[in-house]
Amino acid sequence: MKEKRCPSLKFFLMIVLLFSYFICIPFTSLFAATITHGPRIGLVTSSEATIYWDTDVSTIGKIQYGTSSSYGSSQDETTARTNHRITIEGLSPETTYYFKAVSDDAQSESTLTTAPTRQDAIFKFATMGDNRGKSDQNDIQGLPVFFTDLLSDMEKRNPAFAFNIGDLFYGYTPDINKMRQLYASFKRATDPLAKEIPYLVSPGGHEMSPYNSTDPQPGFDPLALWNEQFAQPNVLNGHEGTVYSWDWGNTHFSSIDSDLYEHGKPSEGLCVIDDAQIQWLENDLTQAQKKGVRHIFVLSHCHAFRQTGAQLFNQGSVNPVQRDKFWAVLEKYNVNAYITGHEHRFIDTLAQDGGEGSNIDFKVIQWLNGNCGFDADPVTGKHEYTLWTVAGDTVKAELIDTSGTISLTKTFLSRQPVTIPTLDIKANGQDGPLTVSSGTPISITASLAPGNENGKLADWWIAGSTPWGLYTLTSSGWSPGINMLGQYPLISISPVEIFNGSPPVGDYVFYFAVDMSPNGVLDSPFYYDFVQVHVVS
Ligand SMILES: [Ca+2]
Ligand SMILES: [Ca+2]
Ligand SMILES: [Fe+2]
Repeated sequence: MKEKRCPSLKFFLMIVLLFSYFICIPFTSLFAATITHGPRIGLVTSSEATIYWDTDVSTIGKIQYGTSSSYGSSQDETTARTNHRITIEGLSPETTYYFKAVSDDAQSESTLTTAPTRQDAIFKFATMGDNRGKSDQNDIQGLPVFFTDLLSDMEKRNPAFAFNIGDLFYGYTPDINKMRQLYASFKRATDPLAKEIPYLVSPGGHEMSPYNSTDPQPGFDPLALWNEQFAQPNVLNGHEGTVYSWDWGNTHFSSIDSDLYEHGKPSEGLCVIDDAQIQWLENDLTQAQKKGVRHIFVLSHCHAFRQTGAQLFNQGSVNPVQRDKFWAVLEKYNVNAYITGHEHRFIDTLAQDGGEGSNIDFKVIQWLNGNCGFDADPVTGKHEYTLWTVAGDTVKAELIDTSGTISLTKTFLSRQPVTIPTLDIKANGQDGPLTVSSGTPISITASLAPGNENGKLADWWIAGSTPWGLYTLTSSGWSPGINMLGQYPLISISPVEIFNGSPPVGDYVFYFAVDMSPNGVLDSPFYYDFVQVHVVS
């Protein structure tokens, strides 16, 4: 009996081994992750970048990144999840980084370029909104072809980033699973562009209203779902992932949340900007102006001003009290434009015309461009998005239709006071070139107006180019070579004499410079002035 039992045990083990061999392979591949969306590029600044992607099963995600395709750096998530998000830090401005999103065996790579800090950086950005279709059923199958046409045009024109002001799909439903399908549909349409450039989004009522108009009922938390779907900054409680700001070159952008749903009072949550946001915006724009930005754009879904008696359909009501408080902040900080939508049309004159119920001609332009998907503009019959080009103190806005034709161009000029430091160096009270005969006394003076850089620590340099080489001024006087005068905060200085004498015949140039990186090395960003002096016999 014993001898008979041993083979049967071996046989049993063999069967188990064989069985596990056959089932283990499909079992493993069943649990290998697939990337379902992304990687998508979220907010990018001059030093940080957020990358996010979705997988079908829970994994610990990783981003490998670096300035070459061999990466060199990597960052891991701490817990396994299906909606991955990693912010990489310590990046250099205006630099292209290669990155690869990794979830188990699944990986996908792309590049991103960080924001410039230079005031003279020329760049483009794209804005769009109201790309949704006419029903859930349609939008789950695929978003309107007009929208995908606009996206492919955008991709060809190389904007640095893109911003969608919301109503991404029909939505408006208490069914969270249907909402997830709709977000998936939106991501399918925008994944290719979002893999190339930062693609930022702001919510409209269709994403934020988990009820239907005839039967309001409790739904899920739409803001929580928003933050499950997109990885955007959380800087204001109650407005996570919707209210934040960033800078690109000389321009400041603030994202505002006009469509926060509050269950029980849905009509008060749509097209309303609450006090907390207005307070945040005022503080944000104060900081932006202190940094000396040249342009400010504020973006959100719901228009502030609409055309009285010209409604396309029942819009619900803009809260005029909050609108006036909000608009007062935009006017106070000389915002270039409020980029918005909600109405399915293009119109940029409503605030200037006094808008709904207002007699004041405002200076801030309301750039309403909500004809990116379902509805064409009722006047032109076009679906359009906006491509913006920032170059110094000028911003060009181009409205572009589905055939790639530019249907309208408008130029915005900086409305910010000049706030950069102004340095002035003079020879005998003149900006030069100054020509004097040998033996004439020469007095060189320097002065400084710090602008918005007031109080900022800088390296100070005073130099003179002479027939015998370069001399610089230090606390112990003039000496050959490049030596720093010292490190001081920028303050207002009225003309101070830095040289007085009668130099020999020859050509001289005197320089006065401050560089804003206080490190003892002459580097950028710097501000300077010079004056030429020719001493002739
Ligand atoms: Ca001068
Ligand atoms: Ca320096
Ligand atoms: Fe809307």
